[in-house]
Amino acid sequence: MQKGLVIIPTYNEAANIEKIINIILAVSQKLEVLVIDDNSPDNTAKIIREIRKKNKRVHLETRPKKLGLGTAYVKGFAYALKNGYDFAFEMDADFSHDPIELPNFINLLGNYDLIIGSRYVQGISVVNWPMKRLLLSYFACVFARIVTGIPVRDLTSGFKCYSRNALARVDWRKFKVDGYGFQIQSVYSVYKAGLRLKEIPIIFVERRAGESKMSKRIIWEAWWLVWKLRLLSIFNGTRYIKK
Ligand SMILES: Nc1nc2c(ncn2[C@@H]2O[C@H](COP(=O)(O)OP(=O)(O)OP(=O)(O)O)[C@@H](O)[C@H]2O)c(=O)[nH]1
Ligand SMILES: [Mg+2]
Repeated sequence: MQKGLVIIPTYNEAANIEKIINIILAVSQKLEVLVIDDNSPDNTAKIIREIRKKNKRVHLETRPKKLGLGTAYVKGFAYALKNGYDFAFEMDADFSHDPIELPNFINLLGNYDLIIGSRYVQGISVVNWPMKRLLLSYFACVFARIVTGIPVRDLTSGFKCYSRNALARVDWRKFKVDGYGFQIQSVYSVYKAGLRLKEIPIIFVERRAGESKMSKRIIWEAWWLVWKLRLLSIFNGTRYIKK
């Protein structure tokens, strides 16, 4: 049986984490969970340590302070490769990504190396976002698609499934971006490696519990990154692929 790792970075997700892990583990026997917690003041990590006492399908990595989503995933991908997983997911803890949809990704793995859960392939499937945030996200994706030339509608999605091959081909150590930038650059890299990408519709629901961590810095970082990737496409499209 193939084995997959759902990587969930957490910062103050005590209200969500146990519930979401239970659903993930019930949804597919193939799945294990890795939580990457940045010393959350609400003691998210303590909850994981308790779960781990009874359940060996749950894993925990901790970091001393809040270091951002991008580097958390890089750590998670290294963990997945080192521990022999066949595929790995990026997923949020806050129920914006519905664990029920996980098998839809897994079913496509034989044919694709990166499956992207997309809010923008079947109309717009976002629930409970203020209009301002929805428009910002939607047009940011249109802009990023046009400038980078990557044929993907939801370039900033954080609900993604990578084959082991995709994880191994990308040189994650060269990534210096966080948040939306990380999402765009990861798709760019897999695409430039010549691997097969697929977008599938997901329904994205705004978090109900816990706090948002969106920042202006992350939006600016993504804006500059998109132009950088455009230039790289012209001069060195394989910058982030392992030689
Ligand atoms: N380890 C770690 N996890 C983080 C960090 N920042 C955010 N996260 C987690 O990454 C996931 C996505 O973050 P969110 O705060 O939900 O970001 P968002 O979805 O853009 O915004 P909201 O849902 O509106 O809050 C969640 O599981 C967070 O707990 C961080 O610096 N370190
Ligand atoms: Mg969220």
